[in-house]
Amino acid sequence: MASNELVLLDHWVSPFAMRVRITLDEKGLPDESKHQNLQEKSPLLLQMNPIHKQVPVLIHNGKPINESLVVVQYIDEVWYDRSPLLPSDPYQRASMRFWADYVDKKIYDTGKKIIVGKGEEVETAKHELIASLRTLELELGEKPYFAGHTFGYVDVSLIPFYSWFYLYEKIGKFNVELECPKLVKWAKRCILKESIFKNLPDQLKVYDYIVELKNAGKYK
Ligand SMILES: N[C@@H](CCC(=O)N[C@@H](CS)C(=O)NCC(=O)O)C(=O)O
Repeated sequence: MASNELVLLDHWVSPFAMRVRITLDEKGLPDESKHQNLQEKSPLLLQMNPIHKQVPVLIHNGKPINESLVVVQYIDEVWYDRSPLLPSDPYQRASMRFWADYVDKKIYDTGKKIIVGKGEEVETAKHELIASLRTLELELGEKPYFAGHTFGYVDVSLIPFYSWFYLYEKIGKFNVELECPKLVKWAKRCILKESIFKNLPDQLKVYDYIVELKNAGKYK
């Protein structure tokens, strides 16, 4: 490929943007990260993601790709020769996509209910989140990573939420490590990778930032 200009419309606290940053680093691809103000969206963000108006957006040679899991798959397809994230076998690929989709459906929105919910709603969301994390822990089993011995697509989809665990725990009054020790062990294994520790913010920083947004009525 002659030219590869990669621009990422980014936000440091977004677990979805983290997925893309991790993938770019796994592939050794340099990009220009443009931090977005999500309270006051830039004309560029509105132009590049007119449907959802959300980060992340990867702009590859001027063309936008939206939705984090779509972006991760796109990068993996274009640069498949560099540490592939998805296996080549169609059945295994389908299985990895199923679990990444499970992460998408079960973690962020339930976590949000813990953060902004009231009373019983928080309790219900907390139990739902723990149940989903246990399901993921069961799928991981004794493997080092979800696909086996190598870090892959499901790992990329889930690991950013590790930086949000403290926020969920503090507000929901529970401890993920006590509920899902093997999953936390997996997260601690992932964080040893440069592409992960470089791109995951400190859990306390995430807590402070989201609580401040919530108190200002800006996290809804
Ligand atoms: N399904 C989307 C979710 C992206 C998303 O929720 N982004 C948030 C930041 S974490 C955002 O841009 N929020 C601004 C808004 O929705 O107005 C993806 O996977 O990319």
